[in-house]
Amino acid sequence: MNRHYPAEVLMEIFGRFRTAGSAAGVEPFGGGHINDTFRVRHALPGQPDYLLQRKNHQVFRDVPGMVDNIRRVTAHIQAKLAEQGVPDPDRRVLRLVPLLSGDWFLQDEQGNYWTLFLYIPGSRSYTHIERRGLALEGGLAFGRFQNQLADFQGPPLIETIPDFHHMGMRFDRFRAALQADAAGRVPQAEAEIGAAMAWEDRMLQYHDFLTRELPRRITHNDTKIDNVLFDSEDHALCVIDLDTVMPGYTAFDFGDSIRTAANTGREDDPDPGAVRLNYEVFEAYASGFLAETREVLSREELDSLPFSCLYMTFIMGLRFLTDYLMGDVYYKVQHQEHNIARCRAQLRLVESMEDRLGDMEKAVRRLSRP
Ligand code: GN1
Ligand code: MG
Repeated sequence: MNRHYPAEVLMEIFGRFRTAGSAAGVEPFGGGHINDTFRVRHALPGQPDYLLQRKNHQVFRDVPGMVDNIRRVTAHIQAKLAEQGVPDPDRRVLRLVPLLSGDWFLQDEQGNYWTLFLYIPGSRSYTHIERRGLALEGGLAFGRFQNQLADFQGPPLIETIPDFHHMGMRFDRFRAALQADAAGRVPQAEAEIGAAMAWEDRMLQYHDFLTRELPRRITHNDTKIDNVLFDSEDHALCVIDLDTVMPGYTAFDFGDSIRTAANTGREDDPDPGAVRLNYEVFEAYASGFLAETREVLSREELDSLPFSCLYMTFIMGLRFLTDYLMGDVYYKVQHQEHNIARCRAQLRLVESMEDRLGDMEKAVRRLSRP
């Protein structure tokens, strides 16, 4: 749930940005777990809608640095699209809207940070996918993003959340939460705690391998499939939610999409029995992703992709479990058991992926040949 802001407050904030025309109304938008997002509707036909977002500055400790990342990355892609003469560029990459002052974000009197983006009309997103065609398009979208940023130049992007996908750090936080047992929930979570610990060595080894052997690139780092926008014919337009774009490993981006797209159940499925790897969706997504990236990635990077699905699913399970033990301080929850349900569903999905790991490896090998 978005934090409640009276419409007048939101409209007043909106009024400080450099926009076309006037707004008719504002409403909560989307299903993010971290920021608060609102859609501002235009008053007259022909004018654009906008997405107004309050950035969570407890989570993103350097919002100015984060917005600067987003501005540079979107400008890089815009320049590339212009060079290639791609039609409708404002549907192919997010466009950040400046303030009247020329700045790219607003800090209000309470210290909250706000940004504004153009809303892409006629676009939609999916929290989970059953059709191969959609999965293929999703893979193309995140693969293209990776490809477009492969030649990004200039000073390094800031790490908007340091060590975001660092398994060792996530296990440290998990252990601290276990020790503190601030919410008195450890007894209810024993099965999940044991299951998480059983994966620890393998997960740490994989992370070590990434950091030792593979190059860091610019990655999206939050490649949930609902961060792809599709047009009315279900062709992918672009990727959104650029808050965590920063240096990372391609494997992170691949794995997190599979975690969300190729799940037969939901991220927070109350019935873990409904959760399984949808192998057809995996394969279709991989074929799109690899069509865009196989020329850019090294053999070692390509080989790192199958296990990344287990890694990213596991790390989310561990984070949900940690938040449950801490008393739901990070993710927005709809009920008391929400984080543990999310954890259970993620751990179930990791097991199901393990059953198909050999097939996933074969598929990636096959699909990464030109
Ligand atoms: C958070 O808010 P949202 O949905 O964009 C989280 C991701 C998790 C995701 C789980 C900054 O993303 O890492 O994968 O929830 N983002 C942050 O659904 O922690
Ligand atoms: Mg996000």
